[in-house]
Amino acid sequence: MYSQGLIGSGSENEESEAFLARFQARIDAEEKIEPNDAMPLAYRKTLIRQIGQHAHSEIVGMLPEGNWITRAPTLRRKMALLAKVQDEGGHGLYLYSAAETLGVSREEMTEELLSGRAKYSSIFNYPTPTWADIGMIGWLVDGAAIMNQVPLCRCSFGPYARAMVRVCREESFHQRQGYEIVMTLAEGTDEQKEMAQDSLNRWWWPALMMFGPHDADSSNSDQSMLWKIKRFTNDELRQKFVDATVPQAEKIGLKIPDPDLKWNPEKNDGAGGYDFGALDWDEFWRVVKGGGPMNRDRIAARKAAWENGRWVREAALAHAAKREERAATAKVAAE
Ligand code: BYC
Repeated sequence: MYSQGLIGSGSENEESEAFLARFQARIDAEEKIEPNDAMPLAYRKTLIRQIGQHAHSEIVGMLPEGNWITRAPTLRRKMALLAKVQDEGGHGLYLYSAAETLGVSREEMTEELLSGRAKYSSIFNYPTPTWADIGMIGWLVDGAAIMNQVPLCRCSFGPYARAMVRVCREESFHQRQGYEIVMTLAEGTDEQKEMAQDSLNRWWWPALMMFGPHDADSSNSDQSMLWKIKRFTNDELRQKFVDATVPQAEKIGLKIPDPDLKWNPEKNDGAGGYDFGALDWDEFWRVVKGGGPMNRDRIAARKAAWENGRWVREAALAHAAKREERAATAKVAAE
Protein backbone atom coordinates (compact mmCIF):
# COMPACT_ATOMS: atom_id res chain seq x y z
CA MET A 1 0.00 0.00 0.00
CA TYR A 2 1.68 3.19 -1.11
CA SER A 3 0.33 6.65 -0.71
CA GLN A 4 0.32 9.75 -2.81
CA GLY A 5 1.29 13.23 -1.59
CA LEU A 6 4.07 12.25 0.79
CA ILE A 7 5.44 15.02 2.99
CA GLY A 8 8.86 16.11 1.78
CA SER A 9 8.99 13.49 -0.94
CA GLY A 10 10.32 16.03 -3.47
CA SER A 11 13.59 16.70 -1.69
CA GLU A 12 14.05 13.04 -0.78
CA ASN A 13 13.98 12.07 -4.44
CA GLU A 14 17.54 13.31 -4.54
CA GLU A 15 18.88 10.84 -2.01
CA SER A 16 22.64 11.08 -2.09
CA GLU A 17 24.85 8.28 -0.81
CA ALA A 18 25.96 10.56 2.01
CA PHE A 19 22.32 11.16 3.04
CA LEU A 20 21.54 7.43 3.02
CA ALA A 21 24.69 6.66 5.03
CA ARG A 22 23.82 9.34 7.61
CA PHE A 23 20.32 7.92 7.93
CA GLN A 24 21.60 4.36 8.36
CA ALA A 25 24.08 5.57 10.99
CA ARG A 26 21.18 7.01 13.02
CA ILE A 27 19.35 3.69 12.75
CA ASP A 28 22.47 1.74 13.76
CA ALA A 29 22.90 4.03 16.76
CA GLU A 30 19.34 3.09 17.82
CA GLU A 31 18.09 6.67 17.44
CA LYS A 32 14.34 6.97 16.94
CA ILE A 33 13.27 8.49 13.62
CA GLU A 34 10.51 11.06 14.15
CA PRO A 35 7.92 12.28 11.61
CA ASN A 36 9.62 15.58 10.71
CA ASP A 37 13.07 14.01 10.31
CA ALA A 38 14.53 13.54 6.85
CA MET A 39 14.11 9.92 5.78
CA PRO A 40 14.55 7.94 2.55
CA LEU A 41 11.36 7.73 0.55
CA ALA A 42 11.52 3.91 0.58
CA TYR A 43 11.66 3.92 4.41
CA ARG A 44 8.58 6.15 4.51
CA LYS A 45 6.73 3.96 1.98
CA THR A 46 7.59 0.75 3.83
CA LEU A 47 6.22 2.18 7.06
CA ILE A 48 3.06 3.50 5.43
CA ARG A 49 2.50 0.06 3.91
CA GLN A 50 3.12 -1.89 7.11
CA ILE A 51 1.42 0.47 9.57
CA GLY A 52 -1.53 0.86 7.18
CA GLN A 53 -1.86 -2.91 6.86
CA HIS A 54 -1.59 -3.24 10.61
CA ALA A 55 -4.31 -0.60 11.21
CA HIS A 56 -6.64 -2.26 8.70
CA SER A 57 -6.05 -5.62 10.42
CA GLU A 58 -7.15 -4.20 13.76
CA ILE A 59 -10.31 -2.71 12.27
CA VAL A 60 -11.26 -5.69 10.08
CA GLY A 61 -10.28 -7.89 13.03
CA MET A 62 -13.20 -6.45 15.02
CA LEU A 63 -15.68 -8.19 12.70
CA PRO A 64 -15.26 -11.93 13.49
CA GLU A 65 -15.50 -11.29 17.24
CA GLY A 66 -18.01 -8.44 17.01
CA ASN A 67 -20.67 -10.79 15.71
CA TRP A 68 -20.41 -12.84 18.94
CA ILE A 69 -20.96 -10.01 21.45
CA THR A 70 -24.71 -10.56 21.72
CA ARG A 71 -24.29 -14.35 21.62
CA ALA A 72 -21.53 -14.71 24.24
CA PRO A 73 -22.78 -17.22 26.85
CA THR A 74 -22.81 -15.05 30.01
CA LEU A 75 -22.93 -11.37 30.94
CA ARG A 76 -19.29 -11.58 32.10
CA ARG A 77 -18.23 -13.00 28.73
CA LYS A 78 -20.26 -10.34 26.88
CA MET A 79 -18.63 -7.52 28.87
CA ALA A 80 -15.10 -8.83 28.34
CA LEU A 81 -15.68 -9.38 24.62
CA LEU A 82 -17.25 -5.95 24.17
CA ALA A 83 -14.22 -4.35 25.88
CA LYS A 84 -11.81 -6.41 23.76
CA VAL A 85 -13.44 -5.48 20.47
CA GLN A 86 -13.43 -1.84 21.56
CA ASP A 87 -9.68 -2.12 22.34
CA GLU A 88 -9.04 -3.41 18.81
CA GLY A 89 -10.86 -0.37 17.41
CA GLY A 90 -8.60 1.83 19.56
CA HIS A 91 -5.50 0.06 18.23
CA GLY A 92 -6.65 0.76 14.68
CA LEU A 93 -7.01 4.45 15.53
CA TYR A 94 -3.53 4.78 17.10
CA LEU A 95 -2.08 3.08 14.05
CA TYR A 96 -3.95 5.24 11.52
CA SER A 97 -2.69 8.27 13.48
CA ALA A 98 0.89 6.95 13.39
CA ALA A 99 0.62 6.44 9.60
CA GLU A 100 -0.84 9.94 9.18
CA THR A 101 2.36 11.43 10.63
CA LEU A 102 4.07 10.08 7.49
CA GLY A 103 1.89 12.17 5.20
CA VAL A 104 -0.93 9.82 4.20
CA SER A 105 -4.52 10.60 5.11
CA ARG A 106 -7.02 8.34 6.84
CA GLU A 107 -9.34 8.74 3.83
CA GLU A 108 -6.61 7.56 1.42
CA MET A 109 -5.85 4.53 3.56
CA THR A 110 -9.53 3.65 3.89
CA GLU A 111 -10.03 4.03 0.17
CA GLU A 112 -7.13 1.62 -0.45
CA LEU A 113 -8.65 -0.93 1.93
CA LEU A 114 -12.15 -0.70 0.47
CA SER A 115 -10.91 -0.92 -3.11
CA GLY A 116 -8.91 -4.06 -2.27
CA ARG A 117 -5.50 -2.45 -2.96
CA ALA A 118 -4.33 -2.53 0.68
CA LYS A 119 -3.73 -5.81 2.47
CA TYR A 120 -4.84 -6.76 5.97
CA SER A 121 -3.96 -9.83 8.00
CA SER A 122 -5.00 -13.07 6.30
CA ILE A 123 -6.28 -14.44 9.63
CA PHE A 124 -9.44 -12.35 9.62
CA ASN A 125 -10.75 -14.05 6.49
CA TYR A 126 -11.75 -17.19 8.39
CA PRO A 127 -15.25 -17.69 9.85
CA THR A 128 -16.20 -17.93 13.56
CA PRO A 129 -19.07 -20.47 13.62
CA THR A 130 -18.70 -21.48 17.31
CA TRP A 131 -18.07 -19.80 20.67
CA ALA A 132 -14.78 -21.70 20.92
CA ASP A 133 -13.54 -19.65 17.95
CA ILE A 134 -13.71 -16.52 20.10
CA GLY A 135 -11.46 -18.17 22.68
CA MET A 136 -9.17 -19.35 19.90
CA ILE A 137 -8.84 -15.83 18.44
CA GLY A 138 -7.79 -14.47 21.84
CA TRP A 139 -5.38 -17.31 22.60
CA LEU A 140 -3.82 -17.87 19.18
CA VAL A 141 -4.45 -14.72 17.14
CA ASP A 142 -3.71 -12.23 19.92
CA GLY A 143 -0.91 -14.57 21.06
CA ALA A 144 0.68 -14.45 17.60
CA ALA A 145 0.08 -10.70 17.43
CA ILE A 146 1.96 -10.17 20.71
CA MET A 147 4.90 -12.27 19.50
CA ASN A 148 5.09 -10.04 16.42
CA GLN A 149 4.36 -6.74 18.16
CA VAL A 150 6.64 -6.86 21.22
CA PRO A 151 9.69 -6.41 18.94
CA LEU A 152 7.81 -3.63 17.13
CA CYS A 153 7.96 -1.64 20.42
CA ARG A 154 11.65 -1.23 19.45
CA CYS A 155 10.89 -0.26 15.86
CA SER A 156 13.09 2.60 14.60
CA PHE A 157 10.08 4.82 13.79
CA GLY A 158 9.05 6.59 17.01
CA PRO A 159 5.25 6.89 16.61
CA TYR A 160 4.87 3.21 15.59
CA ALA A 161 7.10 2.01 18.44
CA ARG A 162 5.24 4.09 21.04
CA ALA A 163 1.80 2.99 19.81
CA MET A 164 2.91 -0.63 20.16
CA VAL A 165 3.68 -0.31 23.88
CA ARG A 166 0.05 0.23 24.83
CA VAL A 167 -1.22 -2.15 22.15
CA CYS A 168 0.95 -4.96 23.55
CA ARG A 169 -0.30 -4.42 27.10
CA GLU A 170 -3.88 -4.73 25.91
CA GLU A 171 -3.16 -7.69 23.63
CA SER A 172 -1.63 -9.55 26.52
CA PHE A 173 -4.91 -9.19 28.43
CA HIS A 174 -6.78 -10.39 25.32
CA GLN A 175 -4.56 -13.44 25.01
CA ARG A 176 -5.32 -14.43 28.59
CA GLN A 177 -9.08 -13.93 28.28
CA GLY A 178 -8.99 -16.10 25.13
CA TYR A 179 -6.95 -18.83 26.80
CA GLU A 180 -9.35 -18.79 29.75
CA ILE A 181 -12.33 -19.30 27.42
CA VAL A 182 -10.59 -22.25 25.74
CA MET A 183 -9.48 -23.69 29.09
CA THR A 184 -13.04 -23.54 30.43
CA LEU A 185 -14.31 -25.42 27.37
CA ALA A 186 -11.44 -27.93 27.50
CA GLU A 187 -12.30 -28.71 31.14
CA GLY A 188 -16.05 -28.87 30.41
CA THR A 189 -18.32 -31.56 28.96
CA ASP A 190 -17.14 -33.89 26.19
CA GLU A 191 -19.12 -31.78 23.75
CA GLN A 192 -17.43 -28.57 24.90
CA LYS A 193 -13.99 -30.16 24.73
CA GLU A 194 -14.75 -31.37 21.21
CA MET A 195 -15.83 -27.85 20.24
CA ALA A 196 -12.50 -26.47 21.50
CA GLN A 197 -10.49 -29.14 19.67
CA ASP A 198 -12.41 -28.59 16.42
CA SER A 199 -11.73 -24.88 16.68
CA LEU A 200 -8.01 -25.43 17.34
CA ASN A 201 -7.90 -27.70 14.27
CA ARG A 202 -9.29 -24.87 12.13
CA TRP A 203 -7.24 -21.96 13.57
CA TRP A 204 -3.79 -23.47 14.15
CA TRP A 205 -2.45 -23.26 10.62
CA PRO A 206 -3.98 -19.86 9.76
CA ALA A 207 -2.44 -18.52 13.03
CA LEU A 208 1.02 -19.67 11.89
CA MET A 209 0.41 -17.93 8.55
CA MET A 210 -0.03 -14.59 10.34
CA PHE A 211 3.77 -14.31 10.53
CA GLY A 212 3.98 -14.01 6.76
CA PRO A 213 5.79 -16.05 4.07
CA HIS A 214 8.99 -18.01 4.68
CA ASP A 215 12.02 -15.75 4.98
CA ALA A 216 13.18 -16.88 1.54
CA ASP A 217 9.90 -15.57 0.04
CA SER A 218 9.64 -12.44 2.18
CA SER A 219 10.33 -9.59 -0.22
CA ASN A 220 10.47 -6.88 2.47
CA SER A 221 12.26 -8.55 5.39
CA ASP A 222 15.92 -7.89 4.54
CA GLN A 223 15.48 -4.16 4.09
CA SER A 224 13.07 -3.84 7.04
CA MET A 225 15.58 -5.64 9.29
CA LEU A 226 18.35 -3.30 8.12
CA TRP A 227 16.17 -0.31 8.96
CA LYS A 228 15.25 -1.92 12.30
CA ILE A 229 11.55 -1.73 11.51
CA LYS A 230 11.53 -5.52 11.98
CA ARG A 231 13.79 -7.01 14.67
CA PHE A 232 13.13 -10.68 13.88
CA THR A 233 12.34 -12.45 10.63
CA ASN A 234 8.98 -14.06 9.89
CA ASP A 235 10.34 -17.59 10.46
CA GLU A 236 12.06 -16.64 13.73
CA LEU A 237 8.82 -15.26 15.17
CA ARG A 238 6.78 -18.23 13.91
CA GLN A 239 9.20 -20.58 15.70
CA LYS A 240 8.97 -18.58 18.94
CA PHE A 241 5.17 -18.74 18.74
CA VAL A 242 5.11 -22.51 18.23
CA ASP A 243 7.56 -23.04 21.11
CA ALA A 244 5.46 -20.88 23.45
CA THR A 245 2.06 -22.24 22.44
CA VAL A 246 2.51 -26.02 22.28
CA PRO A 247 2.98 -26.37 26.08
CA GLN A 248 -0.14 -24.21 26.61
CA ALA A 249 -2.18 -26.64 24.47
CA GLU A 250 -0.73 -29.63 26.33
CA LYS A 251 -1.60 -28.08 29.70
CA ILE A 252 -5.31 -28.03 28.84
CA GLY A 253 -5.34 -31.38 27.04
CA LEU A 254 -5.80 -30.16 23.47
CA LYS A 255 -3.89 -31.62 20.55
CA ILE A 256 -2.06 -29.45 18.03
CA PRO A 257 -3.27 -30.70 14.59
CA ASP A 258 0.21 -31.39 13.22
CA PRO A 259 1.47 -34.99 12.88
CA ASP A 260 5.01 -33.65 12.26
CA LEU A 261 5.19 -31.69 15.50
CA LYS A 262 8.15 -32.98 17.49
CA TRP A 263 10.48 -31.68 20.20
CA ASN A 264 13.96 -31.16 18.83
CA PRO A 265 16.61 -30.61 21.53
CA GLU A 266 19.10 -29.31 18.94
CA LYS A 267 16.88 -26.46 17.80
CA ASN A 268 17.36 -22.78 18.80
CA ASP A 269 21.13 -23.19 19.22
CA GLY A 270 20.74 -26.18 21.50
CA ALA A 271 18.08 -24.63 23.76
CA GLY A 272 15.48 -26.89 22.14
CA GLY A 273 12.36 -26.14 20.15
CA TYR A 274 9.67 -27.80 18.10
CA ASP A 275 9.97 -29.05 14.54
CA PHE A 276 6.64 -28.56 12.82
CA GLY A 277 4.95 -29.49 9.56
CA ALA A 278 4.83 -27.55 6.29
CA LEU A 279 2.34 -24.73 5.93
CA ASP A 280 -0.02 -24.66 2.95
CA TRP A 281 1.41 -21.63 1.18
CA ASP A 282 -1.09 -21.93 -1.69
CA GLU A 283 -3.85 -21.37 0.83
CA PHE A 284 -1.92 -18.43 2.37
CA TRP A 285 -1.51 -16.59 -0.94
CA ARG A 286 -5.09 -17.38 -2.01
CA VAL A 287 -6.39 -15.76 1.19
CA VAL A 288 -3.98 -12.79 0.95
CA LYS A 289 -5.13 -12.19 -2.62
CA GLY A 290 -8.81 -12.08 -1.65
CA GLY A 291 -9.87 -15.72 -2.10
CA GLY A 292 -10.39 -16.68 1.56
CA PRO A 293 -13.74 -17.86 2.91
CA MET A 294 -14.65 -14.46 4.37
CA ASN A 295 -12.72 -11.86 2.29
CA ARG A 296 -15.77 -10.68 0.41
CA ASP A 297 -17.94 -10.40 3.55
CA ARG A 298 -15.24 -8.50 5.46
CA ILE A 299 -14.80 -5.84 2.78
CA ALA A 300 -18.58 -5.58 2.26
CA ALA A 301 -19.00 -4.99 6.02
CA ARG A 302 -16.28 -2.29 6.05
CA LYS A 303 -17.81 -0.58 2.99
CA ALA A 304 -21.23 -0.51 4.67
CA ALA A 305 -19.70 0.85 7.91
CA TRP A 306 -17.86 3.60 6.00
CA GLU A 307 -21.02 4.59 4.09
CA ASN A 308 -23.29 4.42 7.16
CA GLY A 309 -20.86 6.56 9.13
CA ARG A 310 -20.61 9.27 6.47
CA TRP A 311 -23.28 11.48 8.06
CA VAL A 312 -21.53 11.27 11.43
CA ARG A 313 -18.23 12.42 9.91
CA GLU A 314 -19.98 15.23 8.04
CA ALA A 315 -21.90 16.33 11.13
CA ALA A 316 -18.72 16.32 13.26
CA LEU A 317 -16.88 18.45 10.68
CA ALA A 318 -19.80 20.88 10.39
CA HIS A 319 -19.94 21.14 14.20
CA ALA A 320 -16.18 21.80 14.42
CA ALA A 321 -16.40 24.46 11.69
CA LYS A 322 -19.29 26.18 13.50
CA ARG A 323 -17.37 26.21 16.80
CA GLU A 324 -14.32 27.65 15.09
CA GLU A 325 -16.44 30.36 13.46
CA ARG A 326 -18.08 31.25 16.79
CA ALA A 327 -14.70 31.41 18.53
CA ALA A 328 -13.35 33.72 15.79
CA THR A 329 -16.40 36.02 16.06
CA ALA A 330 -16.05 36.14 19.86
CA LYS A 331 -12.35 37.02 19.52
CA VAL A 332 -13.08 39.91 17.12
CA ALA A 333 -15.82 41.22 19.46
CA ALA A 334 -13.41 41.12 22.43
CA GLU A 335 -10.71 43.15 20.60
N1 BYC B 1 -1.66 -11.43 5.80
O1 BYC B 1 7.77 -9.38 2.71
P1 BYC B 1 6.78 -9.82 3.73
C1 BYC B 1 -4.58 -8.20 15.81
C2 BYC B 1 2.12 -9.65 2.83
S1 BYC B 1 -4.22 -7.48 14.29
C3 BYC B 1 -1.74 -10.62 4.73
O2 BYC B 1 7.22 -10.79 4.75
P2 BYC B 1 6.53 -7.74 5.73
C4 BYC B 1 -5.95 -8.41 16.20
C5 BYC B 1 3.03 -8.47 3.14
O3 BYC B 1 2.27 -7.33 3.51
C6 BYC B 1 -2.47 -7.52 14.22
N2 BYC B 1 -0.64 -10.20 4.04
O4 BYC B 1 6.12 -8.51 4.40
C7 BYC B 1 -6.96 -7.59 15.74
C8 BYC B 1 3.74 -8.29 1.83
O5 BYC B 1 2.88 -7.62 0.92
P3 BYC B 1 3.34 -6.42 -0.09
C9 BYC B 1 -1.96 -7.69 12.84
C10 BYC B 1 0.56 -10.62 4.49
O6 BYC B 1 5.68 -6.53 5.81
C11 BYC B 1 -8.28 -7.86 16.05
C12 BYC B 1 3.88 -9.71 1.30
O7 BYC B 1 2.89 -10.48 1.97
N3 BYC B 1 -0.54 -7.56 12.92
O8 BYC B 1 -3.70 -8.52 16.53
O9 BYC B 1 8.00 -7.55 5.82
C13 BYC B 1 -8.61 -8.97 16.84
C14 BYC B 1 5.25 -10.29 1.56
O10 BYC B 1 5.51 -10.43 2.98
C15 BYC B 1 0.69 -11.46 5.60
C16 BYC B 1 0.19 -6.88 12.02
O11 BYC B 1 -0.32 -6.35 11.06
C17 BYC B 1 -0.46 -11.87 6.28
N4 BYC B 1 -0.43 -12.69 7.34
O12 BYC B 1 6.13 -8.75 6.93
C18 BYC B 1 -7.59 -9.78 17.32
C19 BYC B 1 1.66 -6.80 12.31
N5 BYC B 1 2.02 -11.70 5.78
O13 BYC B 1 2.77 -5.19 0.50
C20 BYC B 1 -6.26 -9.50 17.02
C21 BYC B 1 2.40 -5.76 11.51
C22 BYC B 1 2.66 -11.05 4.82
O14 BYC B 1 4.83 -6.40 -0.16
N6 BYC B 1 2.95 -6.28 10.29
N7 BYC B 1 1.81 -10.42 4.02
O15 BYC B 1 2.66 -6.77 -1.37
C23 BYC B 1 4.10 -6.97 10.23
O16 BYC B 1 4.74 -7.23 11.22
C24 BYC B 1 4.59 -7.39 8.88
O17 BYC B 1 3.94 -6.57 7.91
C25 BYC B 1 4.34 -8.90 8.55
C26 BYC B 1 4.79 -9.15 7.10
C27 BYC B 1 5.18 -9.76 9.48
C28 BYC B 1 2.87 -9.25 8.67
